[in-house]
Amino acid sequence: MDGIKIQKTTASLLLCLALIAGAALVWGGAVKDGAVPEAKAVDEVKQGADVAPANGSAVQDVYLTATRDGYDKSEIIVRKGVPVRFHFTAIDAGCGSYLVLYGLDVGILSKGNQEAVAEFTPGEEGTYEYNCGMRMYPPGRFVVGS
Ligand SMILES: [Cu+2]
Repeated sequence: MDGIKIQKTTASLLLCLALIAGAALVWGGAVKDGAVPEAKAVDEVKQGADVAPANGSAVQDVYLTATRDGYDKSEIIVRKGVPVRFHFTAIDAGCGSYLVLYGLDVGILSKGNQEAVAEFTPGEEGTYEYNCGMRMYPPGRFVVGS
C-alpha cells in the first residue's frame, strides 16, 4: 500500500513540476509581451492621488509565504483600483513555488527560496482563489474590496 502511495505522490510531483515549467515559459513570454502596458497602468493610477487608499499609500504591499504545509495566510484583502505589489516567498515548497491568483491572470514564481514580486492593479471587486498551479493546497482567498 505504501509503495502505491509513494508512486502516486511522485507522479503528482512530476506532473506539477512539468506544469510549473510550462507555466514559467508561458509566463516569461507574457511578461516580455505585456511588460510595457502593465507598467503604464500602474503609473497612471499612482498619479491619481484620489484613488490612494486611506493610509495615504499609492501602492498596496501584501506578503505571502508558502511552505510544504501551505500558506501562512488564508486571506489577503486589498482595495480595487489601487496598485498591488504582491511579495511571494516559497520556502522549500516544491511545486508551491509557483503561485496563481485564479481569475486575475497573475502568476508568481519564487525561485531558490527568494522573494518574487508581481505588480498589478485589481480592477473588479470579488473574491479570488490563490493556490499552486495544480490547486494542491487548501486555497487562499484574495479579496478585492472597494
Ligand atoms: Cu502543486
